[in-house]
Amino acid sequence: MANSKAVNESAMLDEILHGLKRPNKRLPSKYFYDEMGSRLFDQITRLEEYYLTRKEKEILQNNIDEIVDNIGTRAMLVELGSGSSQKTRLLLDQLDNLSAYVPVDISEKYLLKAVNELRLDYPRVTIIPVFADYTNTFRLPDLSGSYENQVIFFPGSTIGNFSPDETQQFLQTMASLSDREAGMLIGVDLKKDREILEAAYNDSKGITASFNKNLLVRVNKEFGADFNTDQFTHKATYNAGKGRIEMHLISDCEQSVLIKDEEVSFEEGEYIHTENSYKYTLEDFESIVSKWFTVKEVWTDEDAFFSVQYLDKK
Ligand code: AVJ
Repeated sequence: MANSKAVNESAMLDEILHGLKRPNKRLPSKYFYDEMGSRLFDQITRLEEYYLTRKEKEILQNNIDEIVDNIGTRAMLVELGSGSSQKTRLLLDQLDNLSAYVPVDISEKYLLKAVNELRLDYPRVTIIPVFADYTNTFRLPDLSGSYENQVIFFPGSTIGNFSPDETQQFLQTMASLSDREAGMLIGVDLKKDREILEAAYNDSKGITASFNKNLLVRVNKEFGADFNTDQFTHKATYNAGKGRIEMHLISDCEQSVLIKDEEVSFEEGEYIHTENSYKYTLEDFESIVSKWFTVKEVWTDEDAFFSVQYLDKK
């Protein structure tokens, strides 16, 4: 487990070429997070317009006692896409009876850095990192007798990257990871005015634009492609019918790009669809999870922009 590489290079290249050779070009959003992408995302989380991280932290802080009660004692706390582990600290500060903390991340470098820092600050917590792409199935460490409750912490509305169908499959997988009690503590972004949503993904400093274009920079670096990032424009639009923000990279002109031996050509105005970020009402979300989980608690901020929810395995 610990030595296996989470991202397989040739599978990544296949996925990228496959996505770019379709009539409607697309690239998978999970590839945003190389080192530069993770750093840019970190900057996004501190932007004025990007309310998600701020609101989520506020909700966690304001309801920490109830949240800790729901996690219970002797829990294995599994965090998906742990990133910089900032929100984790809010929990670890208050949980004094954890069986283990298991961060799962696709970016090995970021994960190890975060784990080293956490180990210094929380010497009494058993921390077991897992390098994995959690969008595929992965295995949890075998703690057999030593925990009572498995709680999957999935903050940041990362669940929004999955379509409703993928969300249901994902929840089924999460429920099947444990043979005993299993809950999820999950951050879910809520539907709201288009202006607010679109501003969060088209920030005035252009950080989100750099984050989006970094996908092309990464393909250049890792696969020797020759994307000219100056000839693409970032745009995020709220698709109200589908309830999701869609991020695009629009080709400013007719151009072609070479990736390995493959030529990919663009018309002027043609775009690559790089990310979906689904937004839910509380009712929508409840009906999506209801096959596998029950919504036990919902906490929101005063504007009801964001929610943190505790789900129980059925
Ligand atoms: C990490 C998937 C929650 O959808 O808001 C932020 C990623 N993309 N700005 C989101 C993202 C552009 C983010 N998630």
